[in-house]
Amino acid sequence: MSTYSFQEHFDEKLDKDQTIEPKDWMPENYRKTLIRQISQHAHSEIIGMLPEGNWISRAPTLRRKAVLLAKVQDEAGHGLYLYCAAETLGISRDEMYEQLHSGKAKYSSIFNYPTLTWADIGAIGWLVDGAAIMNQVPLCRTSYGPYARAMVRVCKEESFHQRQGFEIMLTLANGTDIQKKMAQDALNRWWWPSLMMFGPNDADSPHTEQSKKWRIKRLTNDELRQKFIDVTVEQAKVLGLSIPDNDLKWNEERQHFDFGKINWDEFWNVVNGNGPCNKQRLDMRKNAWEEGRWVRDAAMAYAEKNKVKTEKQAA
Ligand code: FAQ
Repeated sequence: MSTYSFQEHFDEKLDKDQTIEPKDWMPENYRKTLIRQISQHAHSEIIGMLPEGNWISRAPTLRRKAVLLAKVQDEAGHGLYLYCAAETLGISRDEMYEQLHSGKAKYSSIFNYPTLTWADIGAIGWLVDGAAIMNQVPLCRTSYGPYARAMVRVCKEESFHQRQGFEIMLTLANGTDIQKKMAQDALNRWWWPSLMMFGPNDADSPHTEQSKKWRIKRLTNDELRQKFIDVTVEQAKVLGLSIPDNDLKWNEERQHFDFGKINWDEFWNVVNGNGPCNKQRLDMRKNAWEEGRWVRDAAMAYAEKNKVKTEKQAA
């Protein structure tokens, strides 16, 4: 008599690199890990609209304004796909928002830094979207189907975002001395926080080992960070800008760049709510939620009225 269990079926699907779908059996902690990661990813996209949104009204040309508007709208779309993917795991949108607004759920540390000049918009596209793509391309093969499928479209859009950021940097780097200085200053301020986006070193990452076994994560935080550094250093050379790291050096033996020490105290300080813009970002989200209450109430009242009307017609 076969004792083939749900767990074995789940493990077999992972071994065969098949996706787990919403109605499949899954271990409770697999479900919880996915809700945590996908909802935090969604929150990051939504909060991530704020630093760039700050420059929509001050973009230097109409073309730059139109492109930035489209990019920020894309981030909203990414947040919405991701909230939908998380909902398939049995959590409601309201619960996720509540977790964000109460500070229980995290969002990416990077969005707690200020955008001081137009060059920051270039640096965000180049570095932040660049880091996001590095992390998200492997997530197109993550084991949970709805998350993997959402990532395919998100990555296509992020690639465009990265290119527009690089193009802003290229224009500034080839501009006047002041423009070049602005580009270098933005790189100096965004470089280290971008490296922190990949999360703590593998040895200090409580979730990586299990998430890799479940094929939620395909690569570790350190592997992705190294890949990002290796490609981005070459891009900085094209821009003629210098990476603010005196220890950055090609290592012939490893066939990778060695790099300096990341300030993990700064990272945890930002993650724990004490970064330069944490309060401002969360306050803006909470205000938007409150100010949108009348729209939600009106939509619900309208839906209820229509439901009653349809029921009467059907009777
Ligand atoms: N910030 O054990 P690990 C974007 C937390 S999207 C804040 O390594 P895990 C697009 C982590 O949650 C950017 N917290 O955890 C865009 C955990 O705490 P918890 C977002 C962080 O999950 C561009 C604890 O530290 N991308 O940028 C950070 O295995 C431009 C221990 O860490 C994603 O979310 C951090 N940087 O690995 C939008 C990608 N790093 O939850 C607008 C999907 C770690 O136990 C403009 N997520 N923590 O309380 C992932 O790949 C993973 O969740 C990691 C973290 C790699 C972020």
